[in-house]
Amino acid sequence: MAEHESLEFGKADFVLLDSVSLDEFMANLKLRFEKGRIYSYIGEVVVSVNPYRAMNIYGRDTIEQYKGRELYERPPHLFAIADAAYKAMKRRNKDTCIVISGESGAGKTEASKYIMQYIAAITNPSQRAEVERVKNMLLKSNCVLEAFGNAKTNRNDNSSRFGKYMDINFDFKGDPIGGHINNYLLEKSRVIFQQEGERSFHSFYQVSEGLTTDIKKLFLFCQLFQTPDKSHQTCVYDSSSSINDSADFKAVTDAMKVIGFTTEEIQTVYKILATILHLGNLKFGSDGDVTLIENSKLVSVLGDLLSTKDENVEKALLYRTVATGRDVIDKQHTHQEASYGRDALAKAIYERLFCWIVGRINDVIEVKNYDARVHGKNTVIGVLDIYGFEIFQNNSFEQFCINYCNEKLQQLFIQLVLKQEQEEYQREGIPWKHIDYFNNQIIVDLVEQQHKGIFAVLDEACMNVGKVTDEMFLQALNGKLAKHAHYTSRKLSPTDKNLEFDRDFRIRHYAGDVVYSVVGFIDKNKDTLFQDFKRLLYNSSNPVLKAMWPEGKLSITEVTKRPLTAATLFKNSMISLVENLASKEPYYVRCIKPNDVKSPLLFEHERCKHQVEYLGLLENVRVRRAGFANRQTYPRFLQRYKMISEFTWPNHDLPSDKEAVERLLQGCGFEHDVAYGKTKVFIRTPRTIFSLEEQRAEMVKRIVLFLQKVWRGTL
Ligand code: AD9
Ligand code: MG
Repeated sequence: MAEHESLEFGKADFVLLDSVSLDEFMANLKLRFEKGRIYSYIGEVVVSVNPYRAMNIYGRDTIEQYKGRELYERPPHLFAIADAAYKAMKRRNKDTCIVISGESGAGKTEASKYIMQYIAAITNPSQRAEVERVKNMLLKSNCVLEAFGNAKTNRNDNSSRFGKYMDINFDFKGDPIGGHINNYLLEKSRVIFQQEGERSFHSFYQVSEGLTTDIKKLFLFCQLFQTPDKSHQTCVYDSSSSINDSADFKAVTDAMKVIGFTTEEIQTVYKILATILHLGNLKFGSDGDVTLIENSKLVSVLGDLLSTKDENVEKALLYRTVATGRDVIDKQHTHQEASYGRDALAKAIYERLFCWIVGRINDVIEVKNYDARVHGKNTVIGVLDIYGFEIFQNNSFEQFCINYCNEKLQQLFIQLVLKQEQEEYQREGIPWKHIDYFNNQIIVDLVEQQHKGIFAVLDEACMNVGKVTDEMFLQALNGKLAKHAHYTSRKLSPTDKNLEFDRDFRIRHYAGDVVYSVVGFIDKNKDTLFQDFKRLLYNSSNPVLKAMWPEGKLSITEVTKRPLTAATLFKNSMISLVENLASKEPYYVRCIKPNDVKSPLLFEHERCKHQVEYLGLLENVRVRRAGFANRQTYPRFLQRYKMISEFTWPNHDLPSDKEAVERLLQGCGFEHDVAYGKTKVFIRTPRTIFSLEEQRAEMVKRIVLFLQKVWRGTL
């Protein structure tokens, strides 16, 4: 078990702690962090502490040290888990996945990139051009997605504001031949509003810093970002940022070109970003009952950028077409409706742009010309890097979705690592003392349960005809959930100091209490974009823009179906994500954030302890320690190792496979390290498996030599 690692660095695997207590766990974690050992194991789970400094542990030489080695041969590292997932996929033809979790700023995205780099580095030894091309695309896609989907928040300068699950497909040789990205709910409200100290998506600052003045002029970016302009609504200017936007701009543009975005497409991207910035400056006024655009010059700027007639832009901003019976009329917006429409448009075109970028990347990386009949099964490693649990000063619908997503992933961890494992011991008749853990299913249900869950109550409120307010939704929640142990609100707990406002409700999440403000839930869930905007964008003479808005083709009388709400879409996508992950063999990386000030030196005890507790790491150690590292059905075990024992090679004559396995393991002297279940053999320490593997490799070599001699007739 990483035995070569000196004890001065603490225990490399928490399973080896002298006794399992929170204090011992914390002392070991701290010692390792202080000694620069940011990775540790709990069995096959990697625990990672964000070092907040560049570490010299990701280079070519380190990659070589991990390549093809067993997990326990080298000090703990992400590369080891990536190698394990890769080997499992290759050896057993099994789809695997690496689930990276932890709160915002804990290091998930960085980890996912190192894992991908490792996989790219160890594959394609024969340097096939097509495989190299695919690998390059997969790596370059990260940089583009981060530019458009990440932003500086108060928790993290490069915070993922979308969820990402990437499948990497491999051919029978184990080389990457393609991939697919699923993206989850982008926090699009960021394009119209950022909390104090935060920024909008990186893309806006990158074009502003990276484009030359001439090009900016061409794309009508002028006067927008030239000076810090406080009156500007859309993007807070951020000159003090630690981020190098102009260098990033160059890298992103290069990456887009490598991926195959055409000049026309890249220019359309600039135009869309400029459109959003201009929309942020658009102001409405009124003249009596009539709503007006105050800075009407912007209308023609928008017309140019969207390649459409100015009057169409103006009309879409001020009117909406409604069908009343057989008549179709133009109804003027109130001032408030017009502002709502403008913001909805800015958010929608950014979100659509983002999804379109993901779609374009998928077009390029998807597996092509692969015939499974010829090449064998195409297997997959999935890498999940999703937004971490977050608590802000103001938490809204977006944080609610993000935190629900983290509940779902925690539930999956519990299911796979804590629950199923223990259930299997029971099922197999292995003596076992149950280890208790907090099961967060109750919170998952609180959010997603049919009829009673928060999403269902929200959807119901949104379905009501007539004006439904956020406050009415909160009332409905209070009515349905008054007795729920994980829900409360100001109305239900009037003396609670943390619930400052009438609009607040609080969820007791597995990772801590979060107070949400109900303001905006209804609008964000309905996510209405007036049809007129969709038609406007579809009718653009810019083919790239037009292609992003196919539904604009429908006329007002053809649009009948009520679109699914944001909550339902998100819930469905989370359920299918979890199903997908559960169908693969999972590997876990649990990331811990050592402090809130991005310091490489500070290990804030309480902060870390809290994470260790809610991630269930101690329970993980307990289950792992009392449990078994490996299990296999008797026939499978024999199939792999029967050549190492005279009793089983080439076939055994014992009454059952179980007895044959017992005989084999006794012969090797491993009987103290195993337990025999009804259908499976359980092996306690990885060292035993490792030794079996070595003996097997030796025997296979001998058998091959023997056969070669037979064939050559030299025997
Ligand atoms: V969020 O949920 O997307 O807000 P992440 O993804 O968990 O969050 P991220 O990977 O972005 O966090 O890490 C935050 C910052 O910590 C990075 O920008 C780096 O500055 C720093 N970091 C994280 N991991 C490492 C590492 N292995 N080496 C050096 C690191 N720095
Ligand atoms: Mg991230």
